[in-house]
Amino acid sequence: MIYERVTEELKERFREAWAVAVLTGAGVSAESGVPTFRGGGGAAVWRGMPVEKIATPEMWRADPVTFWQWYAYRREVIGRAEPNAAHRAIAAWERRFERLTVITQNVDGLHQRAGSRNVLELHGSLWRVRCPQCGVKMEDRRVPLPEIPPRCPSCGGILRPDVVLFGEAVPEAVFSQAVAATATCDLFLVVGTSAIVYPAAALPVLAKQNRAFVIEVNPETTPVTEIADVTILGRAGEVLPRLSPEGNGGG
Ligand code: BV8
Ligand code: ZN
Repeated sequence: MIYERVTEELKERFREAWAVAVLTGAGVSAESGVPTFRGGGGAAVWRGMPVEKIATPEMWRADPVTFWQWYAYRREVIGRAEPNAAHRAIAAWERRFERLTVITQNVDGLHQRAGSRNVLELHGSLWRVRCPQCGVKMEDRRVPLPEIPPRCPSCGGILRPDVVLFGEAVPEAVFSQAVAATATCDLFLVVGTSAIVYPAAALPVLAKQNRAFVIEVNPETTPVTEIADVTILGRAGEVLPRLSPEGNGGG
């Protein structure tokens, strides 16, 4: 069912839930000024290249400069961004439910900055790098980067962001935790994702199969709309605080 606003019935569902999982995508950070990949009818492109071409291990190997220019650009945008009312509402829910798991496809770290502690980063983090040559992995918050591509301080190899690129597997440990949280929750929220990138896109279906009540929050319909119990058409920063008026962000 498609709703234009948060109803009393939805607030009641929310009050009664005890184990909640929230799957988020780029749309949850849109109101922080972080551009989404897709949505608004647009394809995911940067400088005319599809994101599915840039964010690949093949691109990192063949053209590390272009590859890193895209990541340097995103580090600049995200480095300036602040968590918004949606991130804050989700962080406040951790105190409210027996169990709350944030499963995010985002690599921006904004959920954690808003105070969420139980966050599964399915696609890794923009703020970690690793060196495929010597295996070193480290936090790296430098903006701007001193050189493009950035090099490993230990061996001089070309670094890569510690994110899951297209064609790479989501780390088994993280994904199995996401599957467990999804299969055992009674309320599953899908917020700000076009729900087309796998394996994340399989989680709402799994939640439904395990009888969770599935609520989608997105200004547009997506493939999840077909299986969701309710889709609330709206922006995350406006809708999420209304589900729990006593949480941060007001009613
Ligand atoms: C794998 C990290 C196998 C790096 C990312 C054909 C069919 C099925 C699958 C495939 C296929 N062809 C290829 C595949 C596989 C591929 C895939 O799913 N492709 C899709 C495009 C079809 N998947 C993979 O490659 C995955 N790996 O399959 O491995 C394997 C197995 C074993 C061993 C080896 C290999 C890996 C996928 C991970 C890719 N990495 N990023 C980085 O970010 O730099 S994905 C990238 O897309 C981002 O991380 C992003 O989070 C993710 C998903 O996008 P969304 O978050 O949903 O964002 P999007 O822009 O699309 O949508 C925004 C939404 O927000 C819109 O709906 C919009 O309406 C809404 N919105 C806007 N404003 C608001 C809002 N909502 C609320 N409030 C607002 N204000
Ligand atoms: Zn190295």
